[in-house]
Amino acid sequence: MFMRIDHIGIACHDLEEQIALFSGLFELEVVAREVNEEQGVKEAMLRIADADGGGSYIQLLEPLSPDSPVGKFLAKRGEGVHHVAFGVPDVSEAMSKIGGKGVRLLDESPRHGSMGSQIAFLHPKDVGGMLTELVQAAKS
Ligand code: V0V
Ligand code: CO
Repeated sequence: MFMRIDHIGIACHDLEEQIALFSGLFELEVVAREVNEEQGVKEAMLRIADADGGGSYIQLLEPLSPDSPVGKFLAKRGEGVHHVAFGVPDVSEAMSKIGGKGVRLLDESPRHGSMGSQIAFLHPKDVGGMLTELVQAAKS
C-alpha cells in the first residue's frame, strides 16, 4: 500500500528560522512553499529525493493560528515531529482499505495538500501515537 515516505512534518514557531536551520544543516533545497488555509498552516517542502510517482521531503509547518492542529500541537508538546506522511498510489483506495480496519479517518474525502497532492489523515491514537498522513502525489 505504501510506496515511500513522502514527508516528515515538523511543527515550528517560525518557518523562516526553521528553513534556515534545516537547509543550512542538511543542504536541502526548498522546492515549494504554500499557505494552506484549510489545514491552518504555512508550510515549506525541502527536497530529499526525487522519484517517479513522487519524491520525499521534510515539511516544515508554522501554524496560522493557535487553535489550528499545528498551533494546538505546539502549545501542548512544543516544536518537533508532528506527522509522518506515506506515499500511496490512490488515496481514496488507501482510505477505504485502512478505514475498513477500524482506524479513524480524520477526513471524509481527500483534501488539497502540498504541491498539488491529495491528502488524508489517520487518527494518531489508532496508529501507535503517530499522526499519519496518506499522500497521492500530483501527476507530473
Ligand atoms: C494530537 N495528538 C497527537 C498529535 N496531535 N499525537 C501524535 N501526533 C500528533 N500530531 C494527540 C493528543 O496528544 C491527544 O492525546 C489526542 O491526540 C487528541 O488531541 P488534541 O490535542 O485533543 O487535539 P485535537 O483532537 O483537536 O486534534 C488532534 C488531531 C488534529 C490529530 C485530530 O490535529 C487533526 O485533525 N490533524 C489532521 C490535520 C493536520 O494535522 N493538519 C496540519 C498538517 P492525549 O493527550 O489525549 O493522550 S497539514 C499538511 O501536512 C499538509 C497541508 C500537507 O502535507 O500537504
Ligand atoms: Co504533511
